[in-house]
Amino acid sequence: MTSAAGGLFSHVEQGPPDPILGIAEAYKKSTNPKKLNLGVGAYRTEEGKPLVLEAVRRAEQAVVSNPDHEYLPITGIPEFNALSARLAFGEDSSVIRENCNATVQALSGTGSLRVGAEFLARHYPVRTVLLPSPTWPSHNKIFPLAGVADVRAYRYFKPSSRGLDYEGMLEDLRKAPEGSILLLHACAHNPTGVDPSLDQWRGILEVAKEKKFLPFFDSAYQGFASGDLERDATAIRMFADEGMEMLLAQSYAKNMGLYGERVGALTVVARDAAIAERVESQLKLVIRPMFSNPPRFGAAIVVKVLQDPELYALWRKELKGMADRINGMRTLLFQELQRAGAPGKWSHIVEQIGMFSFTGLSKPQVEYLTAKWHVYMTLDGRISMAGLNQASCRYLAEGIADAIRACP
Ligand code: PLA
Repeated sequence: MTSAAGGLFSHVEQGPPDPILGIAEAYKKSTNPKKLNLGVGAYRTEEGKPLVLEAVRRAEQAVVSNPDHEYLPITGIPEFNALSARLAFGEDSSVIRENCNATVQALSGTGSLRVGAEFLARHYPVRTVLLPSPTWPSHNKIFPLAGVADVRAYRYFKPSSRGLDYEGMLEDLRKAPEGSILLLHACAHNPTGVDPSLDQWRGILEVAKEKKFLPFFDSAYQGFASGDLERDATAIRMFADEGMEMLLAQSYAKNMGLYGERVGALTVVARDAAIAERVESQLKLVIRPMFSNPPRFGAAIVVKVLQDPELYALWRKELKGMADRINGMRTLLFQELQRAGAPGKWSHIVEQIGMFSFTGLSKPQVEYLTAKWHVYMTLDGRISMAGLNQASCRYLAEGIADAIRACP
């Protein structure tokens, strides 16, 4: 088990780099002045700088001027939880009115997914989770590590149309075990940028009801997809209005730009308030030995922004501004690809939604782009649209045209 010469950990092998955050590390190491980081989904301004939203800056000042470093309760700031649930389900949702939700603060989207998955492993009899293919890579790890061992993929993206494989999706869902946990991206599907239409969501809901699935919504981009918080919550609200029990993981990383503050919420929607209360007591038993209680700073900022009508209005405006800039980059990249004569059809760039474009570039083409053009992006061909600006759109388009010709 141990090697005398090397010590107790000499058998430990080098782990692989993370498929997304590993790209950021590689980008940092590059010394080329032309390098372009389109890996991780983090918003950048036209000048390529991280953005602290003005609404967040003002809320932060208010938080800082009234310091409080006490422990939070295990479930976090109560107002934060109430406001988060309202943001997702809407003011007059029956879930909210009838207190059917157990909402707890957790460590951003990832931590919320993890707490939810562990709760399910303890209290939900079906250990099968259905994930879209492709999906955000961490989904494949979070569920089995939490004890939901049977991970299955359902068809989602159709490479030939670069759109939703709706028929394939429904066929796979109909074949899946009854009662499975059904993971759905609430909006701005990562990595494909392809969301179901309203009618398609209705079809998915019908199958979910037929098969008694437990939907688990991952909402990491509310407001970021369309620029409209309500619109981006359409699927969640449609399912909730049908009286579906479900889970929801919310992240404020992107929509408030609070990436590193790790602010998020997990909601379990139960049949009634009494059950929700018991569920909350069990969520505490998951959280307490995991991280005891969540951090307060970022959540206190979110409370201020959501509670203060002026800050809330400002936030909505700034959110729309970020979504608009991303959409502007879609149009521009599309035009530049045509100008550069990049082989192929590129309309999917403008049709996809959210933070990312799923370009359709192959792994060798991505590797070529990184080696020759210093463009850092994930190997599946995903680019973060927010990492682009006027000048880099042209550079990227020329790089893509070159990569496709070099590696057909
Ligand atoms: N769910 C989805 C669908 C995501 O895309 C991300 C983040 C998360 C959850 C988790 O975010 P959080 O824990 O920071 O709230 N995806 C990023 C970053 C933006 C990452 O991979 O960590 C991405 O580049 O895909």
